[in-house]
Amino acid sequence: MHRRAYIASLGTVIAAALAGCTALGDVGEELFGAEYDIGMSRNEFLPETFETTVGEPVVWKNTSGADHTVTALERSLPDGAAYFASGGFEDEDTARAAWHDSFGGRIAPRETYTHTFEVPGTYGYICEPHVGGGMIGTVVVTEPTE
Ligand SMILES: [Cu+2]
Repeated sequence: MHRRAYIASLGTVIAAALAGCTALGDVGEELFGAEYDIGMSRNEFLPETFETTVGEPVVWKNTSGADHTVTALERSLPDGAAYFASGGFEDEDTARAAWHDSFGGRIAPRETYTHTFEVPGTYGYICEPHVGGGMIGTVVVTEPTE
């Protein structure tokens, strides 16, 4: 998925170059808006369950006007799996506290967050500000079939 990563970063560059110009920014959104795996609507991860393979970057994109986080549920992680959360926090308590202290881990509208899974298994995660409304997702990671 190097190509997708390239396209996504190109989109970011163009979006940055066009910052302040809403009309052209929207063109960039149409061209590059599909370059993500999991969207974040007002209160849902779409799709709610996403399947991927080890070593493949997974890209979340905030497609809504609200702020979100991607915050892994520590107790749901497979044995040996690395913790993950937007903001790069090392554990769930820190990630959740950071949001409540200072919006740590915030993924603003149109921003993306990327994580690459290295251990197969099923991972549960939430959006910290909207978990009460059911903003919960699952990533299922398998070994590549080659
Ligand atoms: Cu949210």
